[in-house]
Amino acid sequence: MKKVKLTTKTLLTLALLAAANPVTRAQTMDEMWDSSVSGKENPNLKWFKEAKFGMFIHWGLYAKLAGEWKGKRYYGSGEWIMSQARIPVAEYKQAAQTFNPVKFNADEWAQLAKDAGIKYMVITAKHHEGFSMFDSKVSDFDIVDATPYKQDPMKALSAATRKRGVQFGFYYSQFQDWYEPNGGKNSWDFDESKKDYQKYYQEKAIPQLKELLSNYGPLGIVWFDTPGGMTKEQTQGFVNELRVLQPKSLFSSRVGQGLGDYRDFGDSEVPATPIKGAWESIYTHNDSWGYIKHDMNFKTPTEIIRLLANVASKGGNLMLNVGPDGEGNIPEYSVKFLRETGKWLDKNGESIYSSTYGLIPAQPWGVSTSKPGKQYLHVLHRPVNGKLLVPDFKGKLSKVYALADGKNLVWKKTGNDIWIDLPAIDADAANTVFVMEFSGKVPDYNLNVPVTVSNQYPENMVEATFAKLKGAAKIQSLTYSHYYGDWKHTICVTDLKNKSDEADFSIRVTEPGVYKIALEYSCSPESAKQEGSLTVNDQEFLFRTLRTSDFDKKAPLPFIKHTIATTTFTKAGVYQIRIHPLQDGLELFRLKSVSLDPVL
Ligand code: JFZ
Repeated sequence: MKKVKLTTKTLLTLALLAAANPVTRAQTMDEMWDSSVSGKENPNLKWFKEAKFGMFIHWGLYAKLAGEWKGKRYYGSGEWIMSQARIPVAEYKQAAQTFNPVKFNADEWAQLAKDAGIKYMVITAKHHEGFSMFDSKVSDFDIVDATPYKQDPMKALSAATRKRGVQFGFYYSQFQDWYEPNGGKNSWDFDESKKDYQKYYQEKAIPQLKELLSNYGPLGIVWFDTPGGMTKEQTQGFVNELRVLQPKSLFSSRVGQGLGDYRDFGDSEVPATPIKGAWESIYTHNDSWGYIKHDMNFKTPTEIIRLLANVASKGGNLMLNVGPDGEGNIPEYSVKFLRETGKWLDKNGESIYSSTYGLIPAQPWGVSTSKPGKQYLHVLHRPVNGKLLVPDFKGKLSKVYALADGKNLVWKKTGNDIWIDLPAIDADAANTVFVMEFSGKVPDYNLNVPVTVSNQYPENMVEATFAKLKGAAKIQSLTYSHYYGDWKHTICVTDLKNKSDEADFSIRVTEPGVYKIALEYSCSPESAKQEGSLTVNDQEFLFRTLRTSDFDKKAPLPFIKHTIATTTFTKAGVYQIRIHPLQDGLELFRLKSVSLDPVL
């Protein structure tokens, strides 16, 4: 999919600019899914906004192939193997003859979700390969008719999941169907220009979706993906036709054309700043969505717990994918690591479920989430002296305590700063949560609070998102994959092309000290060896860019951490960092962050 070049940041800026003229301004993308703007809160979204943690399951014929075709191994997203290896339909369908997931156990899967603290499950009923993992009367290319298994796993799974109080939903690839002559995107068997997408929609997608919405009880979600072949009007008609079957079921934004009930970000993408409304970030546990034998790169329990807290701190849900194998087993490490995550949630779930974004931006110690009257501090890195700063807090604070044992902590308020005396905490803990209880109205999150820089942490990263831009400079989310279809996203300042293009950052240094300054960037060969300037603390530091590589969306985007200067802040306070090229013409680099790492 093409990535929309507008970022959260530019949209926010647009929204602010346009707010001066509220009558005529157009709705921004962020606002489209924000009911506080339209005033029409969709009551069906209530459970979704409270849920915070979902389980995605990619399971299909590709799981049986496990990333291998005719003795050759494929890397990247396993559910794309038919496309990657250009497998003809006639050959691909033969894989069904040996697909026999006898180890599949609906209760085990549902219980794993429950134990992991998961509140909703979405499983692929049909992915792009066109194979139906449910009993379909519309097509014979389904698990009941085409495999020796002959049973409908979705019947048992929907029941087992719902029985445990976990919402159940289906992923359905509504446009891409590589099995069908008129389905989207199989160009190796069929001529794309001769396809009649409407015929495919009428004869397969819509009838199958009607089966799914009729035969499996109440669905929490219908998760559409990679839309195509329909105008906005046609998409609206498609939604309306399905909606009547289950008016309460939520449709994901990937139904296309700005329709859908809540918003999905790109794969493996967390927005950099809080977003209102109902939305979801999706990640897969290892590198692939569908099972691949040789993909053993599983996120650790700590990584999952921190990812969940990070997504929640921006106001969204995390839906984490697992890829069961062709026998019906969920990978061993997915089971283990999800159960560990569940243990953390057992104790700390209050800080995640039903929460929304934190009232302060990310700090060197971690992130925050909030509920009316409460702000949760997710401490990932403890300050060396144990004094935790919560800046820009305008509520009337009554008490601060550790979530785990409820013990009250000593704190003091100076201006809008809250300083909390932390107890000794386990340095290896994934995330230690503290609670601030307050009364009174607290203003919404403020994007303009200077980024905290402190010598109490080994590293202080000022991310591109927080740049104020001048000239032609932009903030963009760069999208690229490592293997194939495993999309990554990095937010960068781009288009620093002329002396007048600038990225400025506001930082707050909380104690005097000596710091090393480093720039983390990616730099194409033609941009290398250009001079740039960084001004901070009344000093100008010059540097010359180092080459990394060209931007290629089908390759990793390497970043270099280029240490460029040493400086001494003699006073605590707010400082401005200004970065710009020293020549006109070429982009200086794609800047990911500025680091200030304490020395003394
Ligand atoms: C899609 C699928 O093609 C993929 O196989 C997987 O199911 C994933 C969850 O979704 O891939 C996408 C869709 C949208 C974006 C990226 C990958 N996007 O908007 O950035």
